[in-house]
Amino acid sequence: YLRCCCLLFCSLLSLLKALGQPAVSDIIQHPLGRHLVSLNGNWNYIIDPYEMGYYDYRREPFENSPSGRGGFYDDRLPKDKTELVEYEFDHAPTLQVPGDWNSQAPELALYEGNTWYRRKFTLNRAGDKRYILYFGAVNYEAHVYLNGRKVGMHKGGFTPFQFDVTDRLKDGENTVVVKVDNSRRQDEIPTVNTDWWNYGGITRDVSLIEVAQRYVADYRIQLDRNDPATIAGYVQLGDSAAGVQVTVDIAEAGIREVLETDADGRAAFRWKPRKLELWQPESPKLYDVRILTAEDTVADRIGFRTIETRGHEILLNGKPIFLRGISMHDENPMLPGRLRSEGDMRMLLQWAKDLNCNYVRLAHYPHNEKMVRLADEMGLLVWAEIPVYWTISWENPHTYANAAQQLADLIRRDKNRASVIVWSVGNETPLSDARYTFMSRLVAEARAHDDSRLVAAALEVHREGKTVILNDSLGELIDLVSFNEYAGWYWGGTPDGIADYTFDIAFDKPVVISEFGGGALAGFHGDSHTRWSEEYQESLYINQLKMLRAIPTLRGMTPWVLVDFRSPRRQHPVYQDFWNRKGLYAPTGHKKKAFFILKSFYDEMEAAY
Ligand code: GCB
Repeated sequence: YLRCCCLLFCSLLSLLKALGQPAVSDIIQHPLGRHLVSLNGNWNYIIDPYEMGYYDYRREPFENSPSGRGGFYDDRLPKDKTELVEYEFDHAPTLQVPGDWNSQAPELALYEGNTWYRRKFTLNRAGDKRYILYFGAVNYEAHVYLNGRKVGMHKGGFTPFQFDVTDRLKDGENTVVVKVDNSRRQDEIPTVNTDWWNYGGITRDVSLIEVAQRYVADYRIQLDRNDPATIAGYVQLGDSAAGVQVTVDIAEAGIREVLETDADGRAAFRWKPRKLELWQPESPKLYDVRILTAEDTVADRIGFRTIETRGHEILLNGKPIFLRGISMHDENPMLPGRLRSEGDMRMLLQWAKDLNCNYVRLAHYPHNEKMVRLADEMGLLVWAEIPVYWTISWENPHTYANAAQQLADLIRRDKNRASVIVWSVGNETPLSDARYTFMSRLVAEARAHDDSRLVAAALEVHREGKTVILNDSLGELIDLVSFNEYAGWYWGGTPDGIADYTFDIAFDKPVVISEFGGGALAGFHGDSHTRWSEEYQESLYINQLKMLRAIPTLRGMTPWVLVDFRSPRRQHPVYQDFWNRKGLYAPTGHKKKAFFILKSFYDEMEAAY
């Protein structure tokens, strides 16, 4: 009887605790366009591989104890000279946020595990406002505490999340503590095995966003897929108030519409502007858009364009286009580490433009929202992707739910970006029934969230003799024929022998090769048969392009990769040293020989289209 009572008491306690926690709410549209207190800067950190700040010595989470106290989130100082406290943030070193931890302290370069971050900030609350604590991205699992109490947790290293902390803030000094764990796990997205560096930490901006009680939470303002002369969409309030007036103002397009919210707090609209200059890479026109309610205003810059496929063509604003692309990671090779500043991001996108690209594949996970906004501004089309990469746990429903959530968050975040034309649901996933079910559900979800863009995945090919075959039945469901093929590097012998491979593609759709490439150590020279030489990579590009030109339905490509990137899988001490060397640029920004081969092909395609 006692045991039962005790159990009942404990479960009641955890229920109450759960109820007291603000839930993760749907992420706010355009967080950086709001009134905010930036929590970027130096955060004190404690490396805690044994998670002693989370579990007691019996490995019970402190959170589950009756007081909920005892963890590092207490941010405790001894109350007098007798008290034992075995940690302290005040004298702990600091990490720069945004920024991964690996690039900021030698002992963290290869670290995978648990770390605590703490930052204090002062605030004078405005009584009539709401406050949202917003994280651009934390890799991978984040537990967030405000003033010693948990506000929630989030999994997924590349998508934003937020908590409404209005009731948790104090006037004056407040403390945020974040437990960050970047341990790789089989059932997560991504899984344990990837070909990129597992940068840990609070890698993107942290902000405390101040909004009106009744605020504009979300909006979608885009051309209608079925009626491209019409701008269609909705504005969604943070609550479900009906009859609230919402004004959408696109002055330059002659639009100022006053709408009223319905019972869900949503106002839907459709307009036919008299004249609209469409967004395209050569002239990336963005309109100033303002959304106003009596209490709130959001200003954004939005471009309008259409994207569709017809037969073998990709039509941008109704005209055939060739996607002159390159794949890239979210990494500044000069740090090396995750991109931190707008300058870092501009540098990479400018490198792509110098290659005469009109398109980038932001592989293999959602990149920074600022990166996508820069692509809007600089005129680069974007393939955006979620980290469903290689062999993940296809049968685990939690793994699926996680992938679907990351996809939903990516689409919610970037749905107003004209640059984004493709949602990719994964990369090089091995054929099986369970994988097909998983991937086809993701395709359907992408379309349900957004019917105005293309849906794709980077598929795999196999070979019979000199024929490269693509017949993955997922190809039926997606809009592009995209696959990775490594002729001249992983198979097919030396590059000069690959030009006579031909392709047998089961789908009658535009072919946009998602990857090909090979490694070269910049400055290392040899003949075109010498692995790792710039000449080998140059020959690979020459012969790849010969081979790929023969595909009559070829409408684009994103070779692998813009610049060398860090990867724990790349072990050769002389040529790799933990770098994947398939970049067309060296980490210094030096252009390898192959760069010029691809550039001249793109110059030719630019003239042809
Ligand atoms: C691939 C992967 C990419 C790797 C690349 C390589 O197919 O999609 O993430 O880095 O090959 O270099 O092997």
